[in-house]
Amino acid sequence: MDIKEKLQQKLGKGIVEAADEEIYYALLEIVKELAKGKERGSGKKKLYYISAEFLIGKLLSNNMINLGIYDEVRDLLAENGKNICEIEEAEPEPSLGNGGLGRLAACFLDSVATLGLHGDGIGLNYHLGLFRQKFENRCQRETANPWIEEKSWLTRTEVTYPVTFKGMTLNSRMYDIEVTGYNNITNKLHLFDVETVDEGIVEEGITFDKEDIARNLTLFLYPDDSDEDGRLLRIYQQYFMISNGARLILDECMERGCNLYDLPDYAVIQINDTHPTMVIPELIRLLMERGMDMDDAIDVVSRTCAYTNHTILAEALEKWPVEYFKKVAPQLVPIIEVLDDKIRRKHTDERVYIIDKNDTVHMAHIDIHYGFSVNGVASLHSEILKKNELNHFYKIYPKKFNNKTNGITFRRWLLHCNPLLTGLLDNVLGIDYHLDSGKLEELMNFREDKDVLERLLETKRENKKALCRYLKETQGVELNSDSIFDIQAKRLHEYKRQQMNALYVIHKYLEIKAGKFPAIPITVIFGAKAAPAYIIAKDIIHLILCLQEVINHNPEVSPYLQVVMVENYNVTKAEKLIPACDISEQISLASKEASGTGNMKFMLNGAVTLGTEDGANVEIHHLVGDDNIFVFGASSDEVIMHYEKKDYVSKDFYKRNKDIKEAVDFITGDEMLAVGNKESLTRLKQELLDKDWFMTLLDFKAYTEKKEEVLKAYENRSEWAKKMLVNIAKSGYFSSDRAIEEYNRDIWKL
Ligand code: KOT
Repeated sequence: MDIKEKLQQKLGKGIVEAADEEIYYALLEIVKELAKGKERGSGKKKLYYISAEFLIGKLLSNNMINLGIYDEVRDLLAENGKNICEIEEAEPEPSLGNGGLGRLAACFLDSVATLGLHGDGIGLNYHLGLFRQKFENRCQRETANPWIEEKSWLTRTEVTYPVTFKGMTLNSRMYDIEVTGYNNITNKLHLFDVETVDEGIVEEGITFDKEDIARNLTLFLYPDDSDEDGRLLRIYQQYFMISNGARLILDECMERGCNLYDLPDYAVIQINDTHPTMVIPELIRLLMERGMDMDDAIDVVSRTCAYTNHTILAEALEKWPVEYFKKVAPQLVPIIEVLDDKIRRKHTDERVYIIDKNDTVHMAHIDIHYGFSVNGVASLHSEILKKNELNHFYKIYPKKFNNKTNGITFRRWLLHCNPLLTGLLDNVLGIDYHLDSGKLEELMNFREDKDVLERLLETKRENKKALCRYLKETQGVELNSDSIFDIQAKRLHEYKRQQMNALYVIHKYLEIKAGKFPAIPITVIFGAKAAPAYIIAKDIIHLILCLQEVINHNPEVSPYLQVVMVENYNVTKAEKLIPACDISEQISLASKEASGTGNMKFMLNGAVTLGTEDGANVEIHHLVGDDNIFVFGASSDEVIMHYEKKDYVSKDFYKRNKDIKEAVDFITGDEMLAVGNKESLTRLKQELLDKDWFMTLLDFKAYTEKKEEVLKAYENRSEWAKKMLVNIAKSGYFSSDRAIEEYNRDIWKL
């Protein structure tokens, strides 16, 4: 039966008569059936990618692209007066991740299936996921974001396990989401849930009873860990995830003929940062329960598990008091103690112990000692791990350390989100680059081709107009599509330095008021959620929203400068912002952003990076060369030195530089206080003057100077088009297909 017949049959009426929602649900069923009918991953050894986050985004269009039916469905709908983009609106976005780490996991699942590799994801089925962000009185407010509907991408399975916590046993159930590769096999994302979860316990906003574990366990993604109940709940979640995962892995491997002693021939477990680390002691425990002696169990598990580190931020390195384990999963405590004891017998350096002198368990240390691979996510990051953060481990296990620079799936981040650019590239290059991203480099042959360059500019113009229409409809803001779109979209964190960009906006505003007008109007666009308990991050959002108000309502300035913060930044919004971007802001303090993946998405879509030498920006710089990126700021070595010497004093920069002083003072000036909250703005200003832990003022001058250079460069349209072209041509390296091939070659060996 062809798709048209199937669709009409599901709808029980003509396509013309059906509502967008009805069409969405009908297509969902058709796509699920098609995916189920695809060939499965096979082979003796299988990858299990365990992650607390899988930020998968909406699935309909991507699945249709990967199944090869997207164009047919789009055209069929169009013939019947329907627009596929409007059908997409009916799909709720599953918000099962915070940002980079979760989105990376989703890109990786796409590439594993696209490369025909046998590998599934294992995670949790959060009912409300990450919060939905609302702006009220120019502040972030969090509300629940339910995404699971009667009909959804989830398939309920018959797999259930009793998971024992101290004083209670909860029964799990596994739900599956099909992950279809591009023209290739279908793997699965297994999401475990607890049958007793109850969305009814959520009160005002996102508050709920943190102690009612049976009813809250899979409600929210990583709840707030600013209090002890929140931290304990995280351990409940983590143990629930990995205990289910471990049992699934053992059951599946035994079904494939594994005798448990040969587990490393049947399974490789990639531990996505430390949230799934408890899988190591849990697997050891389960193997012992099945009759293996402890040393053998440790050996088997150590040859099965590999660990990826995604951050060196001290506050993100998980460490939990032994007490917490005793309260949640006491069965792990004797195992963790033995694991620690073995290390103490071998090493005198206390920094490599698993349990420190305060009786705190360092999760990453378990992974490094009892896993066979440790990787960072960009070349600079992996070097910093070896040289600084994990140097004492590197000395013990030099061979375990390796780098796997992150990647993104081009199916979602080009084919799906940017059909205009895809059409142009298909037309100029053919379609081989869809599966062989290195072929994008052939675009370099068209560097002097006026027609191609003009068409590139034209796609960008159209994408900017589309974004303007979208923001008008969804947020009521009107933007000038002929202005320069300068975009910073990512989680809000001081190290990412949205505050530095905001200070630039203030600086520009003051310049324009003083009569110095930019040659081309500038639109600065932000998208960011702040963790609910992260006060300063919320202050920065407040600052930006106040600036938006002040600037957009100043008739002398707004023709030249606009600011907008996009509400509820998520994967869907990213798909609209990225194709429309001219300048990609990647301005983290050098050494702090492990990799970044937004930087890759913007580059692939023809934006030019304004960034520090941090994370994967370093590799972007290397690939595109000095002429096609704008780099500024202190180097990671300098920054690390400042931290070591503790010699950075932000106030010195404030006192010495007139522009800095004016911009910082503006935060609590009359114009801002007329629209903003005095307490919040004052706190932020004081933070910049007294702490500025991420050295905003250190780099501010270099940043403003470099930004002027970028803006100037934009004026030369044909030269700018060349920069766009080089960025697209060189982005092939950042395909997650390349990253996954490297993981498989060096670590998984499937
Ligand atoms: C969060 C909590 C604990 C440990 C790590 C994280 C984390 C790191 N969450 N997201 N990241 C980001 O991961 C991305 C994918 O590797 C990187 O590109 C990015 O730089 C990290 O910040």
